Amino acid sequence: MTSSRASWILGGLAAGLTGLATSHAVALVLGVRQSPVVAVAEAIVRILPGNVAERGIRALGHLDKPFLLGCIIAGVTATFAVAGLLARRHLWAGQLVFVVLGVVGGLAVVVPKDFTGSQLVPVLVGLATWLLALPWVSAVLRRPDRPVEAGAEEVGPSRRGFLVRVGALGLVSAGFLLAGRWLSHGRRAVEQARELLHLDGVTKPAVPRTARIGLRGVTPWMTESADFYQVHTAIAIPAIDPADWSLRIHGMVDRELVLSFQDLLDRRLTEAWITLNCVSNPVGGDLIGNAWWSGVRVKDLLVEAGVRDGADAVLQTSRDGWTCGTPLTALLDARDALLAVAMNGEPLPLEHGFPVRTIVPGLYGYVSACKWVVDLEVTRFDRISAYWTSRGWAEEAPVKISSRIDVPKDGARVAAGPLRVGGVAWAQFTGIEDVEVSLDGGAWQSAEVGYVPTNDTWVQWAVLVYVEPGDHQLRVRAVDKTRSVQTGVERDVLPDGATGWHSVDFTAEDA
Ligand SMILES: Nc1nc2c(c(=O)[nH]1)N[C@H]1C(S)=C(S)[C@@H](COP(=O)(O)O)O[C@H]1N2
Ligand SMILES: [Mo]
Repeated sequence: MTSSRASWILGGLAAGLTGLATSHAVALVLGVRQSPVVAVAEAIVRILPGNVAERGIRALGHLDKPFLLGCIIAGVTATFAVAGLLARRHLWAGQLVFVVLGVVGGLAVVVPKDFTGSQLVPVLVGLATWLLALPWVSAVLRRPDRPVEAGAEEVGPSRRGFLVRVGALGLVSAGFLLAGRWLSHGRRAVEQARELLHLDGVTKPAVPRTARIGLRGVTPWMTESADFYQVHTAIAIPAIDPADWSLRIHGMVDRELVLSFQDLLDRRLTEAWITLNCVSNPVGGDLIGNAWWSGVRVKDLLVEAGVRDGADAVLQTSRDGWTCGTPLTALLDARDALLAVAMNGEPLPLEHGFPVRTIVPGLYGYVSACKWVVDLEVTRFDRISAYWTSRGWAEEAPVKISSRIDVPKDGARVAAGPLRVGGVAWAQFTGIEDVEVSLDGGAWQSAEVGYVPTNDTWVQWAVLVYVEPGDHQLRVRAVDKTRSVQTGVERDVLPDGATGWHSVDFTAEDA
């Protein structure tokens, strides 16, 4: 009926490897650290029970990751071969195998919390390549469907045609990989410049001892940069060499300023713990992180430029074209609104705005935390429209007082009796005064709150409750330093941030 099994296996491999190549090339160009194969490897580590992963790491030492990647590549290669064999009978069966691989890769990049839409692009490109390449090589392997008449010369599939197509796929792969390396060269150069950058006066973070509540499972008070959530609209993030960066401050000012990176570093540096969160964070969600930021106060620069009367906003523009409008008051009052150059004692990671981004305590990121910032225009809200406000989100967006339960997790089973529960709460710029929990709708009970020497960060909280055997619901609410109590009214994230109490359901069992 058709060519030998070996040819079909080779066809499957050729199509499969081409898809890996195009996918990897696109990941390089987009600067996606998580190319799909790496994402799958990390997903496996996450899914494996902790002790298995730990034992594997101990047994293999530094070879654990190459070993895991090797296993995945071997597994994936075997799957390509299977796809080729299945396509011998039915093309769709081979393609289905690729679709399944694509879904696995897609899930592996979508599930982690630092997911940004652009991480899905390499997976989609790889899948599209597979779905096109497989029929293309199959076409020359399959004999025409007409019956072979007696005496007629046997019409075999074209061996030469097949090899030509496999060779062409090899060329496509090599071409993509070379182009990918070439196009990502600029980004790698910037990554190197970042590695070599030494920022005078930037200190390492030292978590205040009193901030830790000491309950396992509560989110760490300081968020490591690698774990910090990411939100940006750019598909390929800007790669800016600090030597090519400048910031223009203009608009309703007396003196326009243009600052180079060095000009900025020559100003007085301020360092602060600041918690940043996204307006799209649902009640109980994790689009929030707390870091040690180092930078120059925006206020100092605005005073230097001389803000004119009548201005009430600063339109910030990123190198990637994204914009946000920030209330002038938040940039001029006593808070540490920073043009940050470092996060957790290191130059900003590229994904978090290298070389300079804005951070304003007490405002959601979409109206304040411009990454890769290059332009500040002092203006009026009635004259501007910014990226998200032109899409229905509110112009003014102060952070809403919020709290979250981290322990126990929703659906958890715990031992009946005394149970220590805990989580985090935040009301940046105002500060958290108190956190209260209610078990099964009972009276609100005050929790112990970690002490932090600032109002601009979240706090950890914990409290002992007593649980009888059976199903329970725990709710939490926070009280800020103006004595405002977090509202239980449930509102969606649009237009200016979610409200409502976070609750978890869990079951207590007799020990
Ligand atoms: N250039 C640029 N800056 C941006 C955004 C963006 O899409 N592009 N997103 C904003 C939003 S909505 C948030 S919540 C924060 C997230 O910052 P992070 O990715 O460092 O956590 O960045 C803000 N700054
Ligand atoms: Mo956001």
